[in-house]
Amino acid sequence: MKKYIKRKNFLHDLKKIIKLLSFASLFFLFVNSGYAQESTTLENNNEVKAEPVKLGTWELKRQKQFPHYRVDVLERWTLGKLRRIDSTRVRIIPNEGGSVTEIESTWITPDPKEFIQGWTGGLLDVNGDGLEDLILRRSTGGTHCCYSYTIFSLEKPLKKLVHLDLEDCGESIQLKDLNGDQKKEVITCDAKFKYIGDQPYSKSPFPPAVYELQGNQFKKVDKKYPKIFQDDILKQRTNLQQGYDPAPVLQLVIDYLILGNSNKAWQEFEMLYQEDDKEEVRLEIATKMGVSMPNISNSPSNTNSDWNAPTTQNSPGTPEAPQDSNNSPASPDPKDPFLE
Ligand SMILES: [Ca+2]
Ligand SMILES: [Ca+2]
Repeated sequence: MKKYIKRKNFLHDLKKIIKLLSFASLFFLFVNSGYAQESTTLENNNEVKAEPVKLGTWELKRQKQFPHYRVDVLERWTLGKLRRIDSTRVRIIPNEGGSVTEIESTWITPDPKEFIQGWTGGLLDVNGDGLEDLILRRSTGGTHCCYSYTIFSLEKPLKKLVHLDLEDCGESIQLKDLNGDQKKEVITCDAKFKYIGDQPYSKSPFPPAVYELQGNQFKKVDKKYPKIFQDDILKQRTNLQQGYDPAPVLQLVIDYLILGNSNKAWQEFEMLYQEDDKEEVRLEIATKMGVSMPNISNSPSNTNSDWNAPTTQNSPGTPEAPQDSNNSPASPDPKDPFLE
């Protein structure tokens, strides 16, 4: 009897093991078939399937035919933490043969729609000679920095017209003939005040900047176009009506300095700027703009002259230090159109 029971238990256990094995094999088949299916899906997806062959090799991405040249844009991809563009190469190839001009950078964009604000097409002619030009916007990548522009005249032979570094301000530009000489001016912003004082990027001023084509250089000519800065002051005042923010305050201060109205600039700074880094920012603006620091009338160091007020002796007969006329509070400029 004992033997019979033992045998029955053994059979029962065996059945259990077989059942478990069947489940395990079914599960294995299910997982395996899922994996196979996923592999098929991945292989059918062009983007993923192409990845192993794309990495590290140049691939033609864009092409445009001009009267004398064909312009090819090639990209090379790499795989770091993420799959990304490693480098872009532009090739300017003469239609009738001859030397090919190559430009390489992390990112290069030749399409004016992507970087000229309001571009609606037509002949792209920066230097106003009636011949088509090619503008390449180059970018090093990164969160904010750095953009530059290289411009070629697509004449025969190919001529490099100009290169302009715009740092953070080059993501897009305006291209307008502001003075009617047929040459286009570049209107963008000035990135030299970013992170001013203790301010983060988002609270930094980016005042306008105007560049004029002079020979083979773009020269910064802000003072020649005051209207741009007057308009920007109005814009910053409108921004301030929405609430206080250091960026519009600093930007209108810088605009006034560019317009040559330093009294008004520093007056606005004293009145509007509310941050703890006031002294530091004042000095930094003055240094970067190449202008003199404002005279603060309440500052004790400015009210007495070393010559007339010796610190060792304050006899009643010592004449009082004359007030430096430059130390008086900034007086409003009657010519300023923005005085209220
Ligand atoms: Ca041209
Ligand atoms: Ca012009």
